[in-house]
Amino acid sequence: MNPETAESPFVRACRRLPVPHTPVWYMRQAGRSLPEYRAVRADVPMLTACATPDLIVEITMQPVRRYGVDAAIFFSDIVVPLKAIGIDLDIKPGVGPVVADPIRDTAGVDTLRALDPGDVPYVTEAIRTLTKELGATPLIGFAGAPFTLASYLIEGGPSKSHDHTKAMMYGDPALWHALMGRLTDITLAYLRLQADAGASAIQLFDSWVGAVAPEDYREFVLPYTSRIFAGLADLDVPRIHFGVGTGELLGLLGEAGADVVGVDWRVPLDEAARRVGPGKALQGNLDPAILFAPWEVVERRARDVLTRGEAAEGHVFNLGHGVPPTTDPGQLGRLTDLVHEVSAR
Ligand code: 1CP
Repeated sequence: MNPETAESPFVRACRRLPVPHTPVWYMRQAGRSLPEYRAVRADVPMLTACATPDLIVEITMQPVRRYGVDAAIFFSDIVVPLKAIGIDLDIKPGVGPVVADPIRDTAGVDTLRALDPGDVPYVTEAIRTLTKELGATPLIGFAGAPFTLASYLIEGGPSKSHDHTKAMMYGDPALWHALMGRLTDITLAYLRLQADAGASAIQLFDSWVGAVAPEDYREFVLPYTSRIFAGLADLDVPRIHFGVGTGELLGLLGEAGADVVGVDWRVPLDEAARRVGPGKALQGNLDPAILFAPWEVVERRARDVLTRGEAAEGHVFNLGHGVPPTTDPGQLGRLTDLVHEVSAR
């Protein structure tokens, strides 16, 4: 990591070091809420955009230019490495990832081969260009965590209840562990190649793992997320671990080995700090829906997040989940400025 990036407020906050102001970025900060994103994506399918370095670079830079956020997040999707190893899937507009042949048996698991950096040359190329363009601003690389990837692969698409996923987890633990093992290898390889290419932090998105009870997390998920964070420990990049609806799992998400635990909007940050325990920074956690309220409400709630965030050893301001597509970009611009002003030390 270049020395300026290592001294950036974002990287310092992840490392629980003093910062000149609380750093802020937003999950899904690039995307449909930005007119400049809709313009470049107009005739380009999502997965084509994710495999085109020029488009990845442009879309990743858009929110950095517009908002002056403290970090960029690589424009991609969690299913990109699965597509790259030959899984037949697409991202359908208005739906999300859809898998042609859901994985429900050993033959399906065997289709998940190892990921080689040569499978995703466009990722390496885009990261190299981005780290030059971004200068001191950190670039966050990311991957989907094994549970969340497994859910898409087993269900065949987005799911609210994850019934088939849990049926395999409880009903055929041997198959579950085989699937999770393969996904762990792929995810670890994918995160390492992003860090090797120049990403200055990585975030593991276990978006849907909040569906699992703590004891089941410990048995069916923790061995894999732990292996991923341990496998990145030799790299000099902060590691962030995030999921939605994970109030009961916050301690376990930290135990898996991340430096920073992402918190959704359901648990206030001071309480989250107690649940996560010492030695971790927190990221979050304004309810994304607050962005639809009048500015006065956004301001009051954002100040409250900053105050409660002082209970954590390090705080990266974010939303509790992704920016909703219909968000007014003006609200995010004002929010970014407010976070910087209010937290200036
Ligand atoms: O045509 C389009 O514009 C597709 C919409 C879209 C976009 C812009 C999808 C489909 N993915 C993305 C980009 C994306 N995906 C980013 C961009 C970087 C940024 O933050 O600026 C990131 C980080 C992701 C990661 C992702 N994809 C997650 C984890 C983050 C989260 O939101 O929890 C998940 C769960 C997905 C799956 C996915 N991809 C797309 C959709 C609509 C979904 C969710 C579907 C569902 O509800 O299950």
